[in-house]
Amino acid sequence: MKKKNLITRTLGAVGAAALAASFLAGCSSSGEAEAQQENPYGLIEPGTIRVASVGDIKPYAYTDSNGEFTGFDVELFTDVAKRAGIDDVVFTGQDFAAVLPGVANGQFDVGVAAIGITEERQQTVDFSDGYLAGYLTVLTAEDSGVESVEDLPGQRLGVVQGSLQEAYAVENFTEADLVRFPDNNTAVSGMNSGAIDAHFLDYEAAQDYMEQYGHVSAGDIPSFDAPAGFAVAKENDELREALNEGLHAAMEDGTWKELYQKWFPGSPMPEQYLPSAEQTGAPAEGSEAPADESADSQ
Ligand code: SNW
Repeated sequence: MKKKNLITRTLGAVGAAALAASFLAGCSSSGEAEAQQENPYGLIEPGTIRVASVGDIKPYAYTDSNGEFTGFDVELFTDVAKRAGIDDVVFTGQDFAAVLPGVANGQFDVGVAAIGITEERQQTVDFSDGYLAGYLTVLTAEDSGVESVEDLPGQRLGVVQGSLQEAYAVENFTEADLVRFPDNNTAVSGMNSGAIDAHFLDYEAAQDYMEQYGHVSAGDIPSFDAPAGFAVAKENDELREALNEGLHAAMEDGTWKELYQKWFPGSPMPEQYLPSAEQTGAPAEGSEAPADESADSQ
């Protein structure tokens, strides 16, 4: 009753009647409340979520032989979006360096590409909670002579532009000659043709090239302080919170674990993303280096 009185006072009887009518007509009039209801996450196109991704970071995100996006990040995000009530998920491949700008300037609703959450990146976008924490790997040909990161001085080291690997190398591999590439495939082709001596990329993507070309790791560097998250435009709290809710549900019911085992077979299972019943509180397996621990120094 109180509410009705207030509305009547504010709008007058005619206005209140019009308001009531518009509700009865299924909210056909425009207004913020309605926009909120029909497009709660402020999507570019209501009902569809437009995702900036990268087509060659297998097994995180890549296009298969039919040109369809797939991979761990892609399947996880699609599952999470569904839980948030969004069934139409459209992935578009970008150079990695274009992903976050595309999200920040509203060309895309979200960025999904094994994007490590860092303070620097948080100046331009917001992130969901983390969903993957692993290593950065120096990939090289078996006979390259680069056996550890100690051998990098004077060598040509590939990095993808805008990646954490680039930032890490600038800071820590100061005597390597950095060669910047738009994507991993171009860099690895460069390595195969001898244009560069090694390429610095994400651990799981490196495993894939090792399998494909017989390359080896010259060092795995922990990147647990920058777990991957879904990037959303700053202040799109509704979307970020809905993704977080879906993400935690996917972790709690074992979906995350299933996808991890599917896409990263043989990799140590990190505990922090497993259903709470499966967490023992023991140090996460994933916090031990799988191979070379001499990574930090050069
Ligand atoms: O920081 C890691 C995280 O711990 C996990 O291993 C997944 O990859 C990372 O997020 C790092 N990924 C790179 C980055 O964020 C490269 C991403 C890419 O190549 N698309 O810059």
